[in-house]
Amino acid sequence: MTDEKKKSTTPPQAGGRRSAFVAIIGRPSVGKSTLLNLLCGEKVAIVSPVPQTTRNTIRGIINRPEGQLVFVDTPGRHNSEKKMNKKLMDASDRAMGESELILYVLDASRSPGPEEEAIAKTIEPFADRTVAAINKTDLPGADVSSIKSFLQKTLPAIPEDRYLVISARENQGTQELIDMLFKMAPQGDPLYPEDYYTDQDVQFRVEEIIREKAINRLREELPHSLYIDVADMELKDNGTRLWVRAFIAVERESQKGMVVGKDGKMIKAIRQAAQKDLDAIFDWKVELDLRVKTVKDWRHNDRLLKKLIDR
Ligand SMILES: Nc1nc2c(ncn2[C@@H]2O[C@H](COP(=O)(O)OP(=O)(O)OP(=O)(O)O)[C@@H](O)[C@H]2O)c(=O)[nH]1
Ligand SMILES: [Mg+2]
Repeated sequence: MTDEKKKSTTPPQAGGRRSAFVAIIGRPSVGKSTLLNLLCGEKVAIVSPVPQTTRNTIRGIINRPEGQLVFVDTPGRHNSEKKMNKKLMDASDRAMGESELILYVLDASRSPGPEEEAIAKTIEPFADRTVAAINKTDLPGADVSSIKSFLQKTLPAIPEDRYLVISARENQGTQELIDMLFKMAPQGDPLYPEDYYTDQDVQFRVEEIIREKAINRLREELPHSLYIDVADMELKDNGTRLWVRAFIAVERESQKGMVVGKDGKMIKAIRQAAQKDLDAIFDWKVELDLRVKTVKDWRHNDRLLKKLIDR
């Protein structure tokens, strides 16, 4: 792109450019990661129907003539005293405390109960810099007005023009959402180089894509019982091929069989689906050597949880 063209498409903004960290907060499965990917125009975060798919704060960056927004996806907020859930909530709390703006995502197809009320309480101190996105409005059971009433009652400090009715699945309402966030963002220089759309390293992205393929194929409890460990990575053939050895770690020996599947069919399907996505993300051709291992009761291991969640 020539400088001339750039100038004509990115006029200087009155009052200068804006930038902000925007924490995406909400219950599990409301569509936070789907929305992040849609806003960034890239697959930044993994998505699945399993609650608490996201286990880390994941940054996705958008650059516009108005400036830069750095979205911080977070684990879904859920009330449970389990060790891992507490670590996930800590990560969500930190993201909220460190961000200039909050994007509070609610699911219009589910009625807000005690879990939603607890989230609203957490958001209350930040209400003056919160936007509420009412998602999943494409679903037949969506009830936008009951979500609006809930917001009016529990978070009256959020003005109603900051309620945005959206569908992350159908790409509805996202432009208005971006416009609103830029309007609220403070003036400032970009926080990341302007050609970045995420700051995740290669190893983390590989692990997340494998985890997505695994949890979307393994039902019920198993998705929560696994994590991915990249043990080795090597660029081969003059940097054209990325070879990766990774393990799907499960909590108990008895879970290994489900991951491997009959005649190894399950792990093969996970490997092939992951390779396909990774090939699309990276310039290299990715070759996965995928195996299963048991890391007994890893969800009770403080050091491992710290390594996996606070990375
Ligand atoms: N119908 C519909 N489904 C959606 C929409 N947004 C997300 N979903 C689906 O909801 C499920 C959960 O989506 P995620 O983006 O993983 O939700 P999340 O809030 O990141 O969930 P956690 O990471 O577990 O907290 C997936 O099956 C998505 O395809 C939407 O606008 N409409
Ligand atoms: Mg998520």
